[in-house]
Amino acid sequence: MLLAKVRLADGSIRVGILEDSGVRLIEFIPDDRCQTLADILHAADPQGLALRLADRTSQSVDSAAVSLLAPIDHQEVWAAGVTYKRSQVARMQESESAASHYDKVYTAPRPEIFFKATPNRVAGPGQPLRVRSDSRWSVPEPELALVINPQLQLVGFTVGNDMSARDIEGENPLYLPQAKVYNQCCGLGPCVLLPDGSLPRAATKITLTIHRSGAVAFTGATDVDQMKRQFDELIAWLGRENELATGAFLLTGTGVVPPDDFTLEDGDSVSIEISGIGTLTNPIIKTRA
Ligand code: DO4
Ligand code: MG
Repeated sequence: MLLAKVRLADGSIRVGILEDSGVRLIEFIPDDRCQTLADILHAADPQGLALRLADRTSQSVDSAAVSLLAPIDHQEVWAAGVTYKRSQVARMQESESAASHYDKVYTAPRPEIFFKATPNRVAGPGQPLRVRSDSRWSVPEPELALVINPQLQLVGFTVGNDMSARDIEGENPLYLPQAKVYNQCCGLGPCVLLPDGSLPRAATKITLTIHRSGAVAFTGATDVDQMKRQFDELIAWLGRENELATGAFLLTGTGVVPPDDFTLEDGDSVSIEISGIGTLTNPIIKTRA
């Protein structure tokens, strides 16, 4: 099942189930504790609850008549790093002084996990993502994002974009929070996949395409099986000594890195497709926030 947050033509924001025939809108029960997408995602049986709430009115709208929004409410956004060989190699190249840290963290039991965004820093489908005006070398990072409930259970998946300033990160590893966390630094969407069973890692392809002036400026792909870590392993490390009372999104690292002479520019368009979930597309802006 694909669940999404949508804005209707009248401006109202609703939760819906994405189907081939359109969007089945969910009708929350007044005064009930469940009033948001996150409440559904954090319920004991998200799929069953979504179906029950959609059945209350059986109201469907055409997909073309809605805008999809980032599927986030009050959750924190975290990210894991150096979980793919490609990322380890790229980081070692960009950072002379810290190369050995990236090498070590790729194989160490404890993964790299960092705080990525609050909901107000997240852009949904079609909303702009930002390149820092003080960065000369920035890239998108196409990542599978895990949707985690407050009990640290993996409940779904979405597409994530961990925008990164490689020059700032490479200059000094202590600058990582500034390279990663700023206004409009994180893309999420277009919907949350509630899988039936486990995700087929090898068949789950992540494709990044960057358009510039109407042409493809870069494209690259990987599959989730190239990731060194297991989902449960990353979630367990994230949840160590760390309560996630409002739930969390955990971006699982990038396996696609554009060549070192590539940097995003104002006006680019970044699309990340993950099979089984959908495509997240964002325009890129580079102006002072
Ligand atoms: O250590 C730098 C960040 C790594 C990262 O974001 C990634 O591998 O995706
Ligand atoms: Mg990343």
